[in-house]
Amino acid sequence: MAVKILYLKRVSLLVLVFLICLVHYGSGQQAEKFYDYRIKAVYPHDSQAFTQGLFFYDGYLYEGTGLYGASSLRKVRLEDGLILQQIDLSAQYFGEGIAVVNDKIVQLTWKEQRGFVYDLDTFTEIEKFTFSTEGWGLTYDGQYLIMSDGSAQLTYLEPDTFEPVKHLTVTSKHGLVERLNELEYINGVIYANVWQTQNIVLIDPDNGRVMGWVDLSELPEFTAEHCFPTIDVLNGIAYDASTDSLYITGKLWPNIYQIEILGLTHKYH
Ligand SMILES: [Ca+2]
Repeated sequence: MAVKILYLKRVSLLVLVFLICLVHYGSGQQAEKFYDYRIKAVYPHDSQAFTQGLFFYDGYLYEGTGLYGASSLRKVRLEDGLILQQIDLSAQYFGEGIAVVNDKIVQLTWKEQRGFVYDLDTFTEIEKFTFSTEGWGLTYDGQYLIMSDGSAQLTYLEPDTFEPVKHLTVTSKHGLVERLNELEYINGVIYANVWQTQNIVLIDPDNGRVMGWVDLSELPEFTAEHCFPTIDVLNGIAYDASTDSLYITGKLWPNIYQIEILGLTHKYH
């Protein structure tokens, strides 16, 4: 009899554990992974560039820089960091995120609520547009521009009219992920710098949930004497789809790193 009761207790315990797991899984509390990475290559970066936007297109790196009086849009040769083309913003604008849409480059400004659209080849300004929040990071998912504003909320913009079409609130298991900064949409995942942290966060665009983190605190820029932790922060993510290459840098960093995130399975749509 005692054996039978013990058996029933064990079965009940197993059922209870199973139900707890079911509820836990069903509530969407998926584990957030911390991904390791390896450095595949190191390239020079203009250590005077206050990087606010970065993307890779058709063999070249494009960079938007910030600060009043030092904001610019640049086309850069990755291999040696040579600036092939540059326009400077007028001193009243603090340049922010950039993205390429149909042979046009879109650039945000920080507090000026103004965006610029340029011809990809000539950097000639085509038009301006306005928005109601601060402008931080920008990327393009093939349908919409995705913009960060320093909060935990991303805003999707219609790429022709720049009208907001929807918002995405980014949450981790610890709550809102505030201060989302430079962005890159890569194979169905939004990669984001988080201002003044050493992490890149991977976001599921379907629900805003954090899929994982990449801790880059071991990079030399975080340990070097020149590091001013609140200023020359990690910022800048670019992706070359033709070679499946991921590049990252930071504000005033002397290097651009090509990194491979280990064990990451792309979420294809
Ligand atoms: Ca980017």
